[in-house]
Amino acid sequence: MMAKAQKIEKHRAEWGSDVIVDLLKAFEIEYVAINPGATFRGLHDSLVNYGGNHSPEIVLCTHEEIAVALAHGYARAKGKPMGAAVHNVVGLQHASMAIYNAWADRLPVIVMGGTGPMDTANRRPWIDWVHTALVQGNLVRDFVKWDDQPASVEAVPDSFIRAYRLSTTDPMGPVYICYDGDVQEKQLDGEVTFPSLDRYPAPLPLQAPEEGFDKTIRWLLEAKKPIIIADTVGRKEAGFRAVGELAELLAAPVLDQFGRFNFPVQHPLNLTGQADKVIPQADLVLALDVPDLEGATTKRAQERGNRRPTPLLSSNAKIINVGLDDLLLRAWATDFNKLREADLMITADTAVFLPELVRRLKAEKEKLGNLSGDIDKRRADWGKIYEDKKAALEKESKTKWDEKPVSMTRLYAELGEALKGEDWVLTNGSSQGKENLYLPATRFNQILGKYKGGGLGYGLPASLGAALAHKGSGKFCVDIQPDGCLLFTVSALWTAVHHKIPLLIVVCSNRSYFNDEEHQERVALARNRPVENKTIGIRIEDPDVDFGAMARTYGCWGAGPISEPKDLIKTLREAVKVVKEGKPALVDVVCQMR
Ligand SMILES: Cc1ncc(C[n+]2csc(CCOP(=O)(O)OP(=O)(O)O)c2C)c(N)n1
Ligand SMILES: [Mg+2]
Repeated sequence: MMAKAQKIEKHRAEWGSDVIVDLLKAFEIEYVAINPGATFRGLHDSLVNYGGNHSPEIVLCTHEEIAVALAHGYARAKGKPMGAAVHNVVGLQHASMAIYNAWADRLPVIVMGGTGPMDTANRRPWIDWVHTALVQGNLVRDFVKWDDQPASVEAVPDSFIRAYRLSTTDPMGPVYICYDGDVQEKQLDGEVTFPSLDRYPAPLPLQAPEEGFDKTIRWLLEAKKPIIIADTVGRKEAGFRAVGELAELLAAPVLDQFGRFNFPVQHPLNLTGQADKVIPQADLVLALDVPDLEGATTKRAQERGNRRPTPLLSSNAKIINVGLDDLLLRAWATDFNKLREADLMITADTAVFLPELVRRLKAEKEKLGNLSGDIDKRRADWGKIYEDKKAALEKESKTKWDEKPVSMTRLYAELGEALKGEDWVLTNGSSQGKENLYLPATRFNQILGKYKGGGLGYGLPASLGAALAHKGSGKFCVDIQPDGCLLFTVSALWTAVHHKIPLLIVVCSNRSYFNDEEHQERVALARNRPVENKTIGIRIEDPDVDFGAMARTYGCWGAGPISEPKDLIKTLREAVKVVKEGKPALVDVVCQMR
C-alpha cells in the first residue's frame, strides 16, 4: 500500500519507542492511524525506520477523530484492534468523541499518545508545557477500559500487554496509553526484557452456570410465545449462527436492534421493526446482549411534550437477560441505559452460551416433539406478520418510486440492484436505519451498523476502517452516508484516496440535519409556535454542498448531485466499477428527508 521505508540495518531495539513497535508487531497490529505530532515523534520514527512502516503501517488521517473512528470501524469489521496515535493534550481532545463512540460500542482500539516529559527539567519552553497534563489519561478515563502512562522503558511491555488484553476481552473497549517523550526517546543501553506473550493468554469466555441453562430451557419450553431480542450477539459468528438456530427450533421471532447484525433480513421469523405487533404477544423475552431493553420493548413517545415511552410488553411476561453488559460501566456517562428488568440475569458470553443452549435444547427431543404442533402454529402466525411487513415495504418502495427527490426506498432498491452478485458489507447507515430492512443481508457481520455512542462524524472514517479491514478479501464495502454526519469528517476522503481504500460512499443529501428538524417541529407544536420555522438553523442549504465536487478535490471519484431518480442506477453501477478497481467512489444523491 505505502512505499516501504528504508531498510533497517539493526533489528534490535535501540530506542525506547522501538520497544513499542516490537509490541505492536508481536500483537500483529496491522495499522496505526495517526495525525502527526511532536509528542510521539519517537514512536513515529520507530514505526517508519525501525518497523519499516509495515505491520503496522501508518494510515495518515487529517483529524484525530478520523484516526480513532477509522480504528473503531476496523475493529467492528475485523473483530481485532488496530492502533491510533494521537498528539498529546490537543490530539486527544480531538480524538475524544471517537473514543467515546468506540467505548459505547464496546470495541477495542489501542489509542496511543505522547506527552511532553514529566521531568520538567527536560521540557522545551512553552510547547512542552501547554501540551502536558497531569495526567493526560484523565481526559478520557471515564470512557476507556484502562489508561496508563509507563514511567520507564522497562515498564512499557507490561503496560502494553495489559492494555491489549483488557481492550480485547469481552466486553471490549478502547484503551489509552500515553508515552512520555523521554521514555520514547531514551537510548537503550542494553536489551529490554521482552516477556513471552504465551504467558499472557486471552481469558476463556465466560460461560453460564448450570442453573442458567436449566431455567432458560424450562422457560423456553413452557412459553407459548417466546421472542428473541438481539443487539450485539452478532459480534461473533458463533453467536450469530446460534440466534438463527434457536429462532428456527422454537419458531421464536427475532427483533434485531442492529448493535451488530444478528439475523438474516429476509428470514420469515425476522420481525424487526414490528415491535408493536410482536412484543405485546410475548410471554417470554430472551434478551441477548441488549443494553437498552427499555428502548427495545417500548414505543417511543412522539406526542406533544411527552418524553415517556409506552411499554409494549405485558407485565406477566418473563424476561431472561443474557450478556456481559453489567461488567463494563462507569459512573460518568449513563450509556448503560435504563436499569433492565429480568426474571433471570445471566452474565455470560452469548457466543458460548447460545451454542450450548441450542445443543441442550435439541437434546430435549421428546419435549420438543410434544410441542411441535404449537411450534408450527406460532411459526405460521408470525409468518403472517412477516408477510404483511414485506408487503408494506414493497408497497412503500413502489409508491415512492418516481418521486423527486429520490426516495430512500428507491435508493436502497437501486443500490441492492447495483450490488447484485457482490459479497457486500454495509459499513454505516442512515439515521432511520431503514436500509437494514430493505437490503437482503444474510451473512455474519454483513451489516456493521451505525454509531453506538451517537456522535456524528463516525460514518465515513469508520467505513474506511471497515473497508481497510476487508481490503483484498473480495468483500465490497458500502457506506450509506447521511450528509450532516459527513460534513464533520469529510476530509477522511483524502485518507481514502491516499491509502487506496475501496469503498462506495452513497451520500444521502437531504440537505438538512433532519433528525433535529423533527425535534424542532415537535417543540413548536407543543408550544404552539410556527412549525414552518423548524428549518432555521437546521437546513444545510444556501449554499447546497456539492459532495461529488468535494470528493474530486480530494482526488476521489465523485458523481452527483443526482436529482433525477432515473439517473441513479447508472451512476451507482459506474461507482461500483471504480470501487472494484480498488479505489473509493462517492455518489451524491439528493434524497427525501426520510
Ligand atoms: C457530534 C454530534 N453533534 C450533534 C449531534 C445532534 N444530532 C443528532 S442527529 C443530527 C442530524 C444528523 O443529520 P444527518 O447526518 O444529515 O442525518 P439526517 O438526520 O439528515 O438523516 C444531529 C445534528 C450529534 N448526535 N452528534
Ligand atoms: Mg441530513
